[in-house]
Amino acid sequence: MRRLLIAGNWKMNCGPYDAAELLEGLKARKAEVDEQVDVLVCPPFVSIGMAVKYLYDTDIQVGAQNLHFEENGAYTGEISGSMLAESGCNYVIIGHSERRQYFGETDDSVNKRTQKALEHKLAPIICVGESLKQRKAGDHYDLVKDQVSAALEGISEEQVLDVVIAYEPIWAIGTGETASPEQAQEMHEHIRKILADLYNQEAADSINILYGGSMKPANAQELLSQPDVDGGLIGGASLDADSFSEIITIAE
Ligand code: 3PY
Repeated sequence: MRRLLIAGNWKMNCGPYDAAELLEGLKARKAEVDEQVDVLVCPPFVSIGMAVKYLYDTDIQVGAQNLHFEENGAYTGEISGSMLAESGCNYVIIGHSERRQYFGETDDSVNKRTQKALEHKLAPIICVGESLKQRKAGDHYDLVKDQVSAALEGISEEQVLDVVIAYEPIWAIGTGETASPEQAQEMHEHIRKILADLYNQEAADSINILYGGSMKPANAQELLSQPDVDGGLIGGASLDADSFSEIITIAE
């Protein structure tokens, strides 16, 4: 039985002071809701310490938005998996379309980061999804299949149980557009089938597949009620304690 995961991707928002304010609000509201759902926040690197400190007495977990695939060394500006684990992270987002688009992330680097995350007991949230052009061309199913397969290359049957996949159609990121519940369900079902083919049905049934791409209180209910949608990776709405809490309440 999969537990829903509601994860906030803060992107490049909220330094430590703003993070403290947001977390304060989130903590207050979170205390009022019953615990049926896993909740995660992924602040920028500099606010991870603040989040861990603020949330130590809650069951809200903390994750990062990226990691480097090397252990340490001369990689100016990069952060390793061991540093994230040491800082109190349990999850890390990998291969978000913004990283693929602006920072040259490829299926190969996504795979390397996934391996490194698992090595450090960080659950990787692997982002996949097509552009509008690819959808219009009818290539979206094949593209997502290629992305999932490449990301999981070399990942064992045991390791894959800690993986989370986030389907984030690029055309629904930062555009206000959202996939319809039917479009989301179709793709999530497709991803589960890919996982079953790569591993086995039992593994596929236990892996969380999140929907990401403008999930907000107004559309969360419809999306989360789809059988293969196991939670959300939430951008803008995770920056507002009320909206994020509302999504958590909807998920419960
Ligand atoms: C969005 O909702 O815009 C996201 O990109 C979540 O990761």
